[in-house]
Amino acid sequence: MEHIDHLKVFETKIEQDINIEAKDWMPDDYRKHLIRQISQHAHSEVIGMQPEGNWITRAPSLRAKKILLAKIQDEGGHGLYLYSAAETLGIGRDELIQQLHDGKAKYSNIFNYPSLTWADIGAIGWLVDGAAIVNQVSLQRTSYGPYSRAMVRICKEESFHQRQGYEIMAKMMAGTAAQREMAQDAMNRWWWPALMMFGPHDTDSPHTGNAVKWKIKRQSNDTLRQKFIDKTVQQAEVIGLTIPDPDLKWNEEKKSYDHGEINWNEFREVINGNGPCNRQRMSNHIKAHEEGEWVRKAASAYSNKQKLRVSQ
Ligand code: FAQ
Repeated sequence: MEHIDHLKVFETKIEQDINIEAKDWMPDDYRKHLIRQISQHAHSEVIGMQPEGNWITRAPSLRAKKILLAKIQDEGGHGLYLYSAAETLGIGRDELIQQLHDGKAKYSNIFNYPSLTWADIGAIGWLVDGAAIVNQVSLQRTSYGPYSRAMVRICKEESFHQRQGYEIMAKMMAGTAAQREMAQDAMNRWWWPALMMFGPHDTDSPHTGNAVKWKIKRQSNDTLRQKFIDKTVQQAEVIGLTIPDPDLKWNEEKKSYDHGEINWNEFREVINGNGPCNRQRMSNHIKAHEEGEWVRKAASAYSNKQKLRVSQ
């Protein structure tokens, strides 16, 4: 009887767009769904520091280096907000990281591709952060309070990231023939994986049903992907880049672009650990985590001491 009342309160809040907060009763499946999504989101932010970190020492100017450093630091911060949001659901950070290292938790497909040239840093900022923003703006209205509030903060920073990437691409497209070629090559390699970031088609997305019912997802994978395509095609045209999709065509009736099919075999391979850089990304993360153990120990020794003092 009590359980039914709790469920009713929960469902009424969802219906009336009232956020669910950490101490509110929630169905187990809602909690599990959020832990899965928020932790994967957090892992993506942190693993996503690797392809860009690869270029800090080779940035072409001091200005570019400072901007890149600040951006990467922001991504680490986003990971922290998100791990904290996941922790409010009753799971510890150690467990979340262990799930990542054991291959039980995923992270975004996109970070398993190499960053081969400086133009890739432009493409990551413009396309990867651009895709992330489209998704995250929608997630600002997600039903779980701590996740929604983390998204508001994150979106403010992501829009600066997207512009820094576009600036790099625009500068290269205004440069020499070799620079333009480098920018187009980066575009060719990052476009399709960026479209995959939105996840499988709605009809093949097992989690969308519950996510929409519980207002965790406000818009579907395909709707968000289409939004991203429609705004990005115009940005590419302005600076003279070609979208590497021969089937891309404006559809006057839909008032949006039709596009070619995504290579879903590649997507499945990459998210199941067989992309070009999966092993490298994970071994770097495990190494950094192990090397940081003394810091965690020192920090928790101090907080344990404080707790002891309070209880005395
Ligand atoms: N990559 O049923 P659905 C960023 C998995 S942040 C890997 O559709 P859902 C900032 C999915 O987990 C980028 N796996 O799942 C930055 C599930 O597998 P599971 C990260 C994917 O959750 C920029 C299965 O496929 N953003 O870039 C992907 O309803 C630059 C079935 O899929 C977020 O995480 C994928 N792309 O929808 C940082 C946003 N797509 O868990 C550094 C939050 C699907 O059963 C540098 N997440 N899968 O084993 C979401 O909005 C959702 O989780 C989706 C997937 C839309 C990603």
